[in-house]
Amino acid sequence: ERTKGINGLDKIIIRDRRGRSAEVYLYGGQVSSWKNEKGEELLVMSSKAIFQPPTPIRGGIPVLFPQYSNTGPLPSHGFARQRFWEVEAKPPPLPSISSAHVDLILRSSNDDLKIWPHKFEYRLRVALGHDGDLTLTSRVKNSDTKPFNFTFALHPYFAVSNISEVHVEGLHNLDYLDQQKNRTRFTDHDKVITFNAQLDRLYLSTPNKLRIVDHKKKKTIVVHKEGQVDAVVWNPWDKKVSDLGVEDYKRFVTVESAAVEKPITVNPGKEWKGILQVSVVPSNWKA
Ligand code: TA6
Repeated sequence: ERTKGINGLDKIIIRDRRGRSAEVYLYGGQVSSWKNEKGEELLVMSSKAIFQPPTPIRGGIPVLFPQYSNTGPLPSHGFARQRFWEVEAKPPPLPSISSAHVDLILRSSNDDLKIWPHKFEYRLRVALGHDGDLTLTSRVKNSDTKPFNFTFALHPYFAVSNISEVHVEGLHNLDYLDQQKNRTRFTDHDKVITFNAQLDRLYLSTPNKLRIVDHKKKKTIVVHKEGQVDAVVWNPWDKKVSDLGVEDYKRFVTVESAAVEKPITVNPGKEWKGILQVSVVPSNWKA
């Protein structure tokens, strides 16, 4: 279903038969909402989000492409989150196991080619799975004549009861680059990550499955990623972020699927595929 979102920006709503739903803005190709069958919102939108292009939307799941953060010459986090994507009615087939989905496409524009001279087609499928999961499948095709490299992340603002009540599992003994310390490399010896101050880490070569355990809600957000070996964990805490309400940091954590340390190379005519699949399960399940 295509409708108008905030400030008249186009958005697509998908729903499954059990009443779960997701919403995606064409601006940014950005998921802005994901609700379970009880209508509970599982993502966070900033209370001060600015739905005014070219400002990126603060919340949901921004697509960071073709550059993660300030790791290269492009504007921070690339430009895909500031472009208008289109719905693609008949994308090249994907093995579909979803109950409802929408396919979006972003093609390099002439302006994009001035700052990143590589013709590409980025296809994004946003799908509700039969188990209540939300799956984002990214396909980046090189439609140019030379190979290109990119770095990338999907940056979900996951809803939590309170940031002080959660921990993140799956990153024990891994190396990370501390993004608050010029990406100095450290090894994380803590069994789980807890939050009591700003934290901004790029974990390298992580397992495919990470978990955010919410002790208060007794729910676990399972983050499963494919094709992207890194992961970012971020909470700004009291750091000033202009389009974030002062209390908003308490309500979310980002655990991002990312490919940063080793950029992804795509040869002419070829396509790279990455998957981010997220689900929320009772904490006493072993998903
Ligand atoms: O992925 C974490 C991060 O790169 C942080 O360093 C923080 O700045 C965040 O993303 C948000 O970036 P943004 O450009 O949306 O303000």
